[in-house]
Amino acid sequence: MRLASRLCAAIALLLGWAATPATAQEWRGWNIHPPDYPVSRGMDRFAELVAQRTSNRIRLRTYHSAQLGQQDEAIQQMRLGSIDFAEFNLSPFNNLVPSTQVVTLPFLFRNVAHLHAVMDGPVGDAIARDVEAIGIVPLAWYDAGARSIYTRRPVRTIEDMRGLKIRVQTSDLWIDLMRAMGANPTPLPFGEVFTSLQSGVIDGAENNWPSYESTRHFEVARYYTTTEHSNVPEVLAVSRTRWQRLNEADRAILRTAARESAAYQRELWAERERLSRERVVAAGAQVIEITDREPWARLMEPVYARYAADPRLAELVRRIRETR
Ligand code: BDP
Repeated sequence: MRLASRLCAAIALLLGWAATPATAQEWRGWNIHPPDYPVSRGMDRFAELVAQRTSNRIRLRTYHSAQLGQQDEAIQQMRLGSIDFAEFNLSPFNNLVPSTQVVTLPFLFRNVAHLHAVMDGPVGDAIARDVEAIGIVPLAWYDAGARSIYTRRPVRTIEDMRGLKIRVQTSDLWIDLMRAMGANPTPLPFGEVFTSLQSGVIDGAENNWPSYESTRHFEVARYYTTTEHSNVPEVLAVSRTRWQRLNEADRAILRTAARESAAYQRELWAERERLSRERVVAAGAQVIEITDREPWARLMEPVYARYAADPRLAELVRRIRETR
């Protein structure tokens, strides 16, 4: 009897093992955006591809809508290895990884094709190595479009910016950029912007069309002025703690899946930018078109003087400008 029950237990164990690979891992992923956002759909695609190609040995579970906290905390948790993968904007890395400042610089990229050529080329690789050194391994770059100013009262000219309290991400560069526009920068987590706009703690913020729409900021800050002052990209990354435990074959699977998810995200992005703009305009947002960005770009000299002065960063800026 005892032998039979042991045999049964052994068979059950074996069967269980066959259904779930012994080494199956579930990874926790951080994302700030709601499930239908292009970033979220890109991450879901990444998870599907990884599950398929590792026969479910690596299962990626993404917690959308900032369920695991705001961006700055999530970066720390990735470094400690308590979050396994995530998609971040590069601005909150600015103070930690100086080369990320270069791609945050205002009015730098000529267009989306230029941005892709830079990020998917040697400059992107150099930035990826620097980010990896702080414990986060970049796998692919996602699009985040152009960021513009939006406010509770209309901003039609540079003069209108004077003294306005504008929310920025936590980054010294962003503080200086907003000061150079004459405004009063207020760093706040993304999740606090809506109530701060509503209560009048701030006069405005700045972001791309999809975030302006998905956060419903357009309901409380109805004027969107198309300054398009920064095209800072985003990164899909894995914690170095996880990465170091993977063999080369699995690393290759993750890298390829990440790049494919980025191609998908970029397509979704372009479509969503148009759609979000249409939606907010239909809901009553007023678009103030800036046709001549030259005077705005000229204001940015002190920002370049400060953040592109270091020889290594100056060299990266030069290489970006020369990228065709
Ligand atoms: C959005 C980015 C997100 C940032 C947010 C912000 O996709 O990663 O957290 O802006 O401004 O466009 O904080």
